[in-house]
Amino acid sequence: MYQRDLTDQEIALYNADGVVLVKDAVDPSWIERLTAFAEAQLNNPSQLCNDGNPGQERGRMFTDRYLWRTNQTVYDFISQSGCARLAAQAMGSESARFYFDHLLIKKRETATPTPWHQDVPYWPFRGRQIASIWLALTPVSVEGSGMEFVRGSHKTEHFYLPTAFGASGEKVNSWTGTGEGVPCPDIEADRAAFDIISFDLEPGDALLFSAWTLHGAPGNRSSTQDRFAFSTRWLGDDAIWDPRPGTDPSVNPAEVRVPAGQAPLDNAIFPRFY
Ligand SMILES: O=C(O)CCC(=O)C(=O)O
Repeated sequence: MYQRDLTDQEIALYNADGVVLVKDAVDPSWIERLTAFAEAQLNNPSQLCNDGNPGQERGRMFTDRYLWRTNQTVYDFISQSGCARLAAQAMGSESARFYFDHLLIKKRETATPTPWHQDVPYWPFRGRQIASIWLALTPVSVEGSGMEFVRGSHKTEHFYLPTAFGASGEKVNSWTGTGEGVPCPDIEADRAAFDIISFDLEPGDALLFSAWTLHGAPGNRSSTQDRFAFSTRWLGDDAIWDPRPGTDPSVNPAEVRVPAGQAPLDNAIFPRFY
């Protein structure tokens, strides 16, 4: 099965911009398998889902996560697709440990934006080598809720205070309890003041970005194209366990079994795939 490496130029872009477009990131067969999984999940979500408009074909933002422990397709993908190696290469890390999977769907005509944010304040880890691979399962453009990034924003030392995600004021399963950080700049109020970049993706293309990079996405304005993406989250060599109050409630600290400040153990909670 096809797997690829990052080129030196892609690694340089990741380091400079905090995000890089990886064309044909995985074997095309994954797109078919993950799309079937995503459709099934829409009809039978897990307890960790956020669903803005259940059952609707339009105006529905849907997210679900942590499916790798129960879903064979997701497990096969994270262990066999080569994403672990891509993440390690971008992060400049000897290893890539898996954190969690995240299905992110905005059906056509979904007004709900993804607010501008940085990922690391939501997560019970700290370190510079933490990254996501956001894989497009459908064609994606900014008009169809493609992601936008503030170029170079990963170089900050700031934590930006988390804001709640979700449709129509729905705050179920949001992770906003941490008090650490400074307010996120109001990027929408003055977009010209920020170096905002975005990308068009075909199914199988991915955005590989640092957990420190400011990013968001507008609603899906397309009347014909749903937006399906599947994101996997990766921890590199310097990532340490840092369970701050209010971060990811789906991790059970008792299961992690290391003191704060240490790297996770090599066990089935956050397994190494590279
Ligand atoms: O898909 C989206 O709209 C947002 C995704 C995101 O913020 C992420 O993967 O960190």
